[in-house]
Amino acid sequence: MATNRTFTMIKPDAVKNGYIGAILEKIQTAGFKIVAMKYTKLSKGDAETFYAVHSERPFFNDLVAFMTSGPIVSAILEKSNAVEDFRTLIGATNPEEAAEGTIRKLFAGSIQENAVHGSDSDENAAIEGAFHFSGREIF
Ligand code: YYY
Ligand code: MG
Repeated sequence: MATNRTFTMIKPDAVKNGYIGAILEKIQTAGFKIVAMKYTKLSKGDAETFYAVHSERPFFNDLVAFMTSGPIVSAILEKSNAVEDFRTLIGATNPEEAAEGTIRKLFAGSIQENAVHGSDSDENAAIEGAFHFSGREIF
């Protein structure tokens, strides 16, 4: 399997709850290499752009409000089969449906406040990574 990249955010709930270290440990133990990382906060416009695909969904405004409610950690991760393996590591969108041991099962409180983001395709991983990082922030 080719080495490739995915994009993640540790969301405001997990940052507030003090889970940055524990989540990064799970990510690194699972074999992902951090090639870019920052502690930052999304503006309303950033969150609306990032989640534009969901703009017609009933949860969109709440999602934007939540994602701008506090700081996040964003990162680009590298591993073989990165996108699919990271989606497996984080678990289902709704933590109640997430498998035992997954990041969302361990650290998320609800379908909205679900601790982490993971890209859903190689194409979106590239778009999302470029949205958050300039070329000289990626190693
Ligand atoms: O990719 P993933 O984050 O697992 O789920 P998406 O279906 O792409 O939804 C993005 C984001 O929207 C999700 O992480 C939480 C939020 N959301 C929600 O608040 N309520 C829903 N019913 C579905 C998604
Ligand atoms: Mg998604």
